[in-house]
Amino acid sequence: MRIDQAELRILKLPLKFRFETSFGAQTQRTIPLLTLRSGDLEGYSEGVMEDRPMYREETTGGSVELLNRFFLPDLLNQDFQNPEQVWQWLKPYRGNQMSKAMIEMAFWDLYARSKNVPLWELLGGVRTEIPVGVSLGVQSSVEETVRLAGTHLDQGYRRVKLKIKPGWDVNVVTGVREAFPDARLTVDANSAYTLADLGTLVALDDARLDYIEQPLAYDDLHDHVILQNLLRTPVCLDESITSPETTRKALAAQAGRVINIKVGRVGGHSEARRVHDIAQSFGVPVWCGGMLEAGIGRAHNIHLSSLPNFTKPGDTSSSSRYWAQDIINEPLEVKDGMMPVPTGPGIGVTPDWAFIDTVTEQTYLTR
Ligand code: OSB
Ligand code: MG
Repeated sequence: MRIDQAELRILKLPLKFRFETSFGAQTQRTIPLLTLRSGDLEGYSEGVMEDRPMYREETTGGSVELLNRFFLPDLLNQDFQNPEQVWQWLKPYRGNQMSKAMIEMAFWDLYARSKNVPLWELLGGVRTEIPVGVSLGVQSSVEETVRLAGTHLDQGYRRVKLKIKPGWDVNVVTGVREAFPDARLTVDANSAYTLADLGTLVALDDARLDYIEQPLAYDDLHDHVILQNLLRTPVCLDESITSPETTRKALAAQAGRVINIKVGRVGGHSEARRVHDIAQSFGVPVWCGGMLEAGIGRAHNIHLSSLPNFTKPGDTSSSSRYWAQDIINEPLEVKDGMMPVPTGPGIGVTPDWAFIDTVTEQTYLTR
């Protein structure tokens, strides 16, 4: 299968809420949207990189440069029989998983559409709907957080994840735990702590959290091993897991007992599936993280989440939580804490080009 044309658009989409994490606050997203064309077929993906390298190293600007200057022109000279060959072509390039994932994921969509089957089927999914929770940013007060957690639990969401940072941790966790003694609660520090903060992290061990997500450095495994040894609560790794190899090393060393898989962070679906399989072989559950995706990225996440070892609720909540208007024609909405897996060919959703035109800041065509 040859790619005739690649269209990269840069979209600006305002979030319905201010999303604050330990590394900063966001009120909008810059979303690179990639379309790959082959004959009269198209495949789509979204980039999950951010404008500034606060989560991991990749940035929107750096990714646009890399895609336009090297990856997309080179892609048009290739002929791939399947998505695995796309990954094998991208693999020798160091890092840049999020940029690679954009190409790999758009190809998966195109490939599944060419076979007229839903993506989940080709990936080996086993679920028609997936359990989901919500990720709540740092709020103005503990009371506000308790209120917001309550609203989402009332809506049926299967777990509430609280973003924490030094000074906003034990207080908010204790407040929410007291208000909801039986709720499935987790926290996500986005690397805001070090082993010097052991007092705080041990204090969180009493909150009956399902897991503590990425407490230590974004590229660390070693200190997470030490921490996991001192905690009863499972450590969940997010930022530190960038490949099947880091997954194997992390789990062999017992740096954590849960893995957050973000398909963009690990370079696409083929690698995400290998991370999933390795975790499964260690008896470690995984769940699908989010990066505030619009509909195309969200649909990709939902298909991946249908694999058997995605046993914990993911972050792929209703599109309408994030956006006044999404970039796709189909709704992606949660009912009773479950998100249906789209059934159409490929990712099973279609871009709303009329709306996308109104939020496109730039368009680059490679042909
Ligand atoms: O660490 O999971 C994270 C958003 C941006 C960057 C990092 C993270 C997140 C989220 C949001 O937690 C999850 C979502 O609702 O998409
Ligand atoms: Mg996280």
